[in-house]
Parts: sequence; C-alpha cells; structure tokens
Amino acid sequence: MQSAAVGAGGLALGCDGGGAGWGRRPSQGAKRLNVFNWSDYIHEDAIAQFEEQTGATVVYDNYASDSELETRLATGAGNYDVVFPSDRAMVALLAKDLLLPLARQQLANFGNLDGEFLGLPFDEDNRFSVPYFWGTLAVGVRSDLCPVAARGLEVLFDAKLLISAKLRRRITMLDDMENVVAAALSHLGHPLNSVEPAHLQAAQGLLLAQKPLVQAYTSDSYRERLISGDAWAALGWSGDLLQADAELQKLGRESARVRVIVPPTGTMLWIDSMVIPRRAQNVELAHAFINHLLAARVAAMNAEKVSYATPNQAARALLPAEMLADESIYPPAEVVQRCTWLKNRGAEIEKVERVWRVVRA
Ligand code: SPD
Repeated sequence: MQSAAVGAGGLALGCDGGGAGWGRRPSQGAKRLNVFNWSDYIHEDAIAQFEEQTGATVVYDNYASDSELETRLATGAGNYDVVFPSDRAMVALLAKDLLLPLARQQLANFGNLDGEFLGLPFDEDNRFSVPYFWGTLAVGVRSDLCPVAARGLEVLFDAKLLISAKLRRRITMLDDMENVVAAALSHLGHPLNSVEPAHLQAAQGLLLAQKPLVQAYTSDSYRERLISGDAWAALGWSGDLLQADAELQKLGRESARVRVIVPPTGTMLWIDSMVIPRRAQNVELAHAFINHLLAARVAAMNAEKVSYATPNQAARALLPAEMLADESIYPPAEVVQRCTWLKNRGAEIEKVERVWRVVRA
C-alpha cells in the first residue's frame, strides 16, 4: 500500500493528521491539495513534480474500496480536492450530487485522451470526470508455489481442486461486493450483472463453500500477500497483480512469479476517473493537478509504474512496445469483446447486497 503526503514545505516525516498519509507538512501559506486515491495507484514523482511546478503541498491519502470513498464524500470527511472513483461509484456520487462540474478550459491536456474512453454512460459528456486508468478483474497466481496450472477462476472456486492442491487458506478474494459476486456468477457461467434469483442463489452457495478456504477478503493487501508468498492465488485488479510480479523481479526473486490471468471467457472491465468533489476547497489547484496527470509524459510515467491500461493516447505513444503488447494489461480485442462493464442495477442491487451480507457475516 502506498500512502504519502509530500510537499514543497520541507520534509517532516510523521502522520499527517488528515488521514493515513505520511510525509512533509505544508509550509505556512503554501497551498494544500488533498488527494484521495486508491492504494498503489500513482508514481510518487508525479506528485513531487506537481509540487515543484506549483509550490503547492499535496496531502495524499489512500482508500481500498468505492464504498469508503462514497462514505467519506457523503459525510464531508477529509476535505478532498481530487478523488478517483470507479465507473460504478460515479453513478452513486452523481446521484447524490457530490461532484463539481469540471472547467474544461482549465484542462489543456484533455485532448490527450483517447475518444474511446470518453462519453461513457455514467457521464456522457465528461462534465464531471476525466478517465485515469482502466483494467480488468483478474486472477494472480504465484506460479512457483501454486501446484496447479491455473487457467482462471477455477483456482479460486473449485473446492476439490483447492483442497487437493493444498490451496486452503492460500487464496484471497477482493473485499468488494460487486467484483466478488460477479466473479462467482462468471465462474458459474452466468452473466456477471445477473440479478436472477436462481443465479444469485447459486453464486451465494459457491461463495459460502469457498469461504472456509479463503485467507482474507482484501482489496489492498493481496499485492503484499502474493509477494511474501502467504497467498498463492488472488482475485484482484490487473495492475496490482502485475505490480506484485514486478516487485518480485526487483527483489531478484527470478523464479518467483505472479502470473496474471485475465479469464479468457471474459471478465469485468472497469475504469477509474479523476473528479473534483463538490466540497473541494482548492478547485483551481485541483484542475491543475488533473491537467498535470493528463500530460503525456506524466501519464506515461504513471502507467509504467502502476501497470494499468492508460486511456491517454498521447501517453501510450511513449510507452515501451513490450508494455503495450502485454495482454494482461491490454487484453486482445476478442477478449475485451467478451468482457462486461458493471451495469447500474438500480434497486435490484439489493439482491446482490443480500448475497454479500450472507457471505461476509
Ligand atoms: N490499486 C489500484 C486499484 C484500482 C482499482 N480500481 C478498480 C475499481 C473497480 N470497481
């Protein structure tokens, strides 16, 4: 997990008081920008460069779930200026009027974005949001430890296989209702947005049978658990799993690998956006920060660091060919075609919530 408050005002390590951030304290009079982002989701230099260019202090804090972000924004906790909701969270935040319309004239680098990622259903004119990264719901396997040649979700859901291969308590699942229920539905061959009672009943049964075999439901520590070898397989988001593999290589553990499997039968696609909360205190600086992250070089540096797919086409032109060819980051068109976005299921989402409550009880 990454958490930092770095600033132009000199280094003063310590808890920042505004959250879990560690780093510099703002010097008196310096402008302070409160950024709340998913963990492991930015290159520290992207923040440092912005601070250098603007003289501002960025207080950077992390979250691990859409619901954490929604609660903070709804209760006004945190005074955030820039946050990064998923497509699913965007629907909820807009419905509650928690976001500020963006001033497009302050986003000179908006043109760097690939039109394919603009005008998505949750914000058709991008009045409120600017795409940040997209990715897939994937499976990461420590191929050096896990004794089965995993093909996809079966390594998390096939109880017989898990027990015979001694994977009991070696697997982790996201602590995320929609993603986990979608994975179970998908493993059972049902549409991952299904609200059919019979489909959800079967998904609940599968998740309950899996529960005693699960080491943890976590949306941020699976990266570290895979690196340490505590977990051998994890349901996670593509880039975090790839980061675990990169970290093992960096540590010189050549034979230790995390193989990232984007289920070839299709999986969930998601996209996270940059937005400004309605209660933001530093609106101009927030626009400047978003514009900075949209700059081709910054977006490319960021994409290389986090291993997620960038919707910034000017940045893509700067990325190593090897990265662009990595199908666990940019799945081939035929796999993308089999993938699905989360649908807004309106009041029917209660049925999914019920399953999740039973599973997590
Ligand atoms: N560590 C960064 C993870 C970002 C994941 N965003 C996924 C949202 C899916 N609902």
